[in-house]
Amino acid sequence: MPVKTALITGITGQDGSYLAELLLRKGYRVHGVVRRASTFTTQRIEHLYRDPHDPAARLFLHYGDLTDGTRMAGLLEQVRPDEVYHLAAQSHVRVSFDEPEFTGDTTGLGTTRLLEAIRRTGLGCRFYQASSSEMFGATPPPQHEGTPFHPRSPYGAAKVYAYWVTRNYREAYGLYAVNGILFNHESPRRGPTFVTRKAAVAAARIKAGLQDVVHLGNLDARRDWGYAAEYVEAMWRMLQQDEPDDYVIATGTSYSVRDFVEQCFAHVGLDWRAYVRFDERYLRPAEVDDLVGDAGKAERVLGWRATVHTPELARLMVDAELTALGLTAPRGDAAATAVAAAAPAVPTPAR
Ligand code: NDP
Ligand code: GDR
Repeated sequence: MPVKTALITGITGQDGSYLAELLLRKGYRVHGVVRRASTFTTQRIEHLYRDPHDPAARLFLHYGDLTDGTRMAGLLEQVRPDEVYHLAAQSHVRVSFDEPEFTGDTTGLGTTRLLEAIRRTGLGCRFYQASSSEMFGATPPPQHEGTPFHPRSPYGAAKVYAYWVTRNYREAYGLYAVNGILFNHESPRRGPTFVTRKAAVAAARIKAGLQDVVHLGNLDARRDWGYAAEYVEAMWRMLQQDEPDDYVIATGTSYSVRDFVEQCFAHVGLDWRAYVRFDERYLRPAEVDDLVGDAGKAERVLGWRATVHTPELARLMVDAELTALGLTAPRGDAAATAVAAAAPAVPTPAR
């Protein structure tokens, strides 16, 4: 089998790091797009990186930004990938209300820039678009591939645009372009301002006596939370089919934010009610109340099914935080421990 080459945008993010691991395990050469920052942003993939002078190196990083279409086209020509996994985005829903124009530019138009670069370079590579359950927004559950979209945020609206432009390039130009409509998926590598990671960090730090309380917003929202490490396998499978198509990826169960918080605190023997404070800064101008995915099509066609459900996910996330604090023995996810160790101890802006 010839060695395949993949290009991952968003390789420094939660999903990018798990996907890079998966593709390297499968023997791919992996190229990742990293945006320039004044500090290093590669903690999640540090353990995968080898000096590019090493003949055995198979992971290569390139500077690039979704707002720069010329750079995207140049990178595609240079790397000539077989598969493009487009994961990069301004991915925070609450932040998208503060930065709606930027979110539209990166999360929405960024997809068009990449698709147009693929079309113009005529590479014939396969394309994965990181679509989201946020596109369903206010449409009641269960949500599947045929459920109408009703986004509730600039982020959700940008993802709907990106979803349709991906389908349009498939229909108009015959590109192998797919939408993975993924419901929430979490891990110890989740960004610290998303609610699951925030709850897991707080439970561990409060248990360790390092923090007194945690401030949260809406506890009533319900989500279908799965484990990111197994969701990236579904992304890969979507690009290995004979025909391109769109798939929902989810666990099929839902829990409230309150449930998740309770599970994290119970895992360290604490009653969450003593430590959680309400802060309206974490509310959104419009909320997504209830998401439950029906991933039946993915199971039938891709043979993919979630095995880690929300209660186990909460426990494994808290365990990773305890490990990072030196309170339990390491379990082997070095990247997660590095990310957890770098979790901010000071409050971040309202998110
Ligand atoms: P993260 O926020 O962890 O990662 C986002 C990635 O995008 C980071 O690597 C980030 O770089 C990069 N990025 C952001 N803006 C730009 C830009 N302008 N140019 C280049 N790169 C940029 O997200 P996740 O890993 O959780 O999610 C991956 C994708 O899947 C996203 O598109 C997200 O919207 C989507 N999604 C996520 C779900 C989830 O539950 N996790 C569910 C459904 C969809 P940097 O490290 O420099 O910030
Ligand atoms: P979400 O994830 O908006 O579903 O988007 P997030 O963890 O941010 O919010 C989930 C729910 O928790 C409520 N909430 C809080 N949220 C945050 N971030 N911080 C808080 O303090 C807090 N308190 C309560 C929120 O109101 C919301 O109802 C994630 C992202 O990964 C998207 O990129 C992705 O597309 C969707 O999941 C599927």
